Amino acid sequence: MVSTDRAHGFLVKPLGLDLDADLGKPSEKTITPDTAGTFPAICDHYCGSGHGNMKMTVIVE
Ligand SMILES: [Cu+2]
Repeated sequence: MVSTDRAHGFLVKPLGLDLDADLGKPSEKTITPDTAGTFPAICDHYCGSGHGNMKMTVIVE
């Protein structure tokens, strides 16, 4: 994952996934979830006026 505008975070608490998405600095992590499902993800670094709307969904099949 890499940001193209500013630093963000990517937190998926149920999966224990917590990444920093820094501008132009890729980060990656490989996980093997035990459970299929739909998991909420958020940006956990304040990144500006749209921060509160940065809600995502991770789907594990
Ligand atoms: Cu944010």
